[in-house]
Amino acid sequence: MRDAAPNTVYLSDYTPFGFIVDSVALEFDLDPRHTRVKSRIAFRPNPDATDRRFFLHGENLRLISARIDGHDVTCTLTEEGLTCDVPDAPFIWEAEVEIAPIENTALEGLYMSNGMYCTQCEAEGFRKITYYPDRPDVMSVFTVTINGPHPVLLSNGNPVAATEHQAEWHDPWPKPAYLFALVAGDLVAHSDRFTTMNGREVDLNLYVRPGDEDKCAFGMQALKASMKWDEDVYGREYDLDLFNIVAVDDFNMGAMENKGLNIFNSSAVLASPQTSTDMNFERIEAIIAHEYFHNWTGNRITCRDWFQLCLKEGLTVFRDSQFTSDMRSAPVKRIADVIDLRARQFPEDQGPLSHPVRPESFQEINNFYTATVYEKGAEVIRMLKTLVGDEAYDRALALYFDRHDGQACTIEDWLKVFEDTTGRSLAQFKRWYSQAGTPRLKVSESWEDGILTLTFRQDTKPSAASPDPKPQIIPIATGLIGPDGEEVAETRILEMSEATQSFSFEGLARRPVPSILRGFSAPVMLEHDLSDADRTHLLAHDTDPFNRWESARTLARGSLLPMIHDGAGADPAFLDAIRKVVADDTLDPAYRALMLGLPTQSELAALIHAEGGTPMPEKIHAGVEAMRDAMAETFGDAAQRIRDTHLVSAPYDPGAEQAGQRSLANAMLSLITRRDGGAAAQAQFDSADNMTNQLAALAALLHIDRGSEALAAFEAQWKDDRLVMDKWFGLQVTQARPEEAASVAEALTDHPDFTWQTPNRFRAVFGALAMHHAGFHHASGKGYRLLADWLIRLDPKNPQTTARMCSAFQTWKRYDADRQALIAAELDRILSTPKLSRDTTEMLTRIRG
Ligand code: 0A1
Ligand code: ZN
Repeated sequence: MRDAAPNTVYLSDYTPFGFIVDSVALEFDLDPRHTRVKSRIAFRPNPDATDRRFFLHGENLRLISARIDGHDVTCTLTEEGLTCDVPDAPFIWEAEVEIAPIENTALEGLYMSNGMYCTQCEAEGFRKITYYPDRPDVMSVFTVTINGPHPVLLSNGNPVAATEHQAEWHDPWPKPAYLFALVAGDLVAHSDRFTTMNGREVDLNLYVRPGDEDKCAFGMQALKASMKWDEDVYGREYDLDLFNIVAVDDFNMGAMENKGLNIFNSSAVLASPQTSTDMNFERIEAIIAHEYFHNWTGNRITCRDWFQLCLKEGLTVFRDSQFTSDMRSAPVKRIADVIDLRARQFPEDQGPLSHPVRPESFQEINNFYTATVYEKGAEVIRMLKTLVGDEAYDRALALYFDRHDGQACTIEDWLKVFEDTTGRSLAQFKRWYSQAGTPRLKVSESWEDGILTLTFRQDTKPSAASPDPKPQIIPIATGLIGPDGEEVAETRILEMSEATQSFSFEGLARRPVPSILRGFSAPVMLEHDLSDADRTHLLAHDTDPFNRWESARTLARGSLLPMIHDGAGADPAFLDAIRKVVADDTLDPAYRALMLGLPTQSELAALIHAEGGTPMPEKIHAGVEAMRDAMAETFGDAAQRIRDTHLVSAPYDPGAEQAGQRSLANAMLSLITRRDGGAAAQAQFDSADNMTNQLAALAALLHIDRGSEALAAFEAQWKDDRLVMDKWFGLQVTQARPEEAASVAEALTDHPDFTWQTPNRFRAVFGALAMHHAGFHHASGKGYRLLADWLIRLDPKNPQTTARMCSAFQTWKRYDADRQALIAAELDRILSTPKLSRDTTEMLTRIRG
């Protein structure tokens, strides 16, 4: 482990590498402690570069030998790599290094998981495998030989040759080192085929550990659907004879798009009705699509440097959200994406970690795989599409693939294809990439002589990352709903570019209610002073499903605040309006279930803070619980009727239709459980034949403290299934009472199956604790202390996962002085830990401020 060395990298310092890599040949002799890696790399001077210093990245490598053109060379080694003198002409570099994959607990580079070898090279993991210019703008063709006694030996590209203990792979597509992958182990394949649009046959394999074969079918279907969708919608065809996916239990993130050899966290690919919830299925489908779509947006066209990460991630998230909208319900997907954006990206953008979609500096790139780069990055592309129109978007994308195939690109290249396609300047639009913070959009209305004028003001709070924010281009999709509920103006895109700007709607007979920011057409915070009556009107009549839902959300917030602040009762008008939409059988059940959702407690804390108050987590918790109880009373027996209507009797299918029925039925179950002492939930738990219903019943029982027997039964049933046991660990914390959440988490750390070095298990417990707003922020400070203890323990083993989990503290300045003092003490305690990793040091220094 390297000592924290604040070594900031700046976008403005970019220079091309001094050499071109024409080919790379690697040979691996696998051994847990003594893996040997031989490399043979053809370099030649880069005519476009001025700096010809020869520096190869390398970390934790034992150099055995290094040669240039067959002659031994003397290298200068540092903790970060090596330098040596090289000829001013093409040359062959040959090196041999030794590494110890079994000791690699950071899960970057070559490591071991349950006896199998696997790799994770994005962003900078390849340098832990061999000496190399480990930067995304250095692209080359790789040939890989693997020697080892394992039945399955995989790398990127197409297989060239294989004998019993050796396999050779060749990837014809030039790629950066971060897309390199190797897998070796005792694995079984679930295989299928796909015929591409030009009639090429592609072999598809999903490799899993023996015993997991029955969890592959859904992932394979999702892969084939993704391949077909990318052909149909983007005209992108797959480009190798083989596409492999491997499931790995120990993985820091969701999955990785290595060329032709995607590696997945097993939680992001393995699925069966008995062990996975509907939400798991949907997430798996989306992640498979995401990684597959990277083949064009990321691999064929990659990033020049890591500052351009949003070039591949924003676009690929946007593409996977389009895919999910097409496969499932578009309005439900849009609402789910906005809920997620508000839960994860807004806090980032409003706190000390705020950074632009394209950051301009970093210390550790792993800390910038953020909701801002990914999800806001996708929102920016969505806005671009809204502004130029669908047809121009398609032409721009065709030009992008045509012009930049095989290149490592920048955001400038990306915007230029839109400028060249449309003839329009995107200079101001580019601020969405360079400016941090979430704009607030204030609207006021005036009404005169049949003209409705909407005046908008945009404001972005200055932050350390963007001290002087400028007005941005904001597409505001707006329609008008007349007093009788009819739509009097269809959606129009109001294109705002000034700090303050007005737009008029003329020729109106009666004053309408404006429906603003339809479909959440821009990632902003809208402030629109509508009366509750007008919002209820939109809730009943808006033709835009997103804004209909948004009206319910805003009414819920308005009703919750007095309950939180003064212990007031729930607003009967709100309850009545919600009951009406939820009981409306003409609406999609999934949408009705979303209507019942309330803002998260953390979102309410942010709202109270933004309004100048101090959020008290215990009061927020009590307010939300009181609202849920009031909902249970309001629905009364109707809850049972709605549930009965939506119980699924057909064999389980994870598709949107059944999943929607189950989400509504289970939302009703949670209301019923508040009134029937758990009878219905216990019955559902006892008879459930799928994980969605089993887990929903268990959650409902735990919530009313009647879950101990079910919990024990669940453990007995699933103790050998690690992915289900992650749910078991997490749910106990999620459903704990606030004053007990930290103790429950602590007790779980003593469980023999708390294998804390497995990121999934660590996150099951501590991710759940961090998400339990009132539990984590309990006034005792126990939640803060416990998380800090465990972050200190995990950091030397796995800095990346530790650093990501530090974001639990990012909102700390919202809270009262006592809580702030408790958190500050924990942040300082972690920061003073000797040899704290660069990852965690950077995160905590930024959070501490
Ligand atoms: N590119 C992957 C995400 C990913 C990033 C970093 C990783 O390890 C440091 C692993 C995966 C994706 O977007 O899916
Ligand atoms: Zn991605």
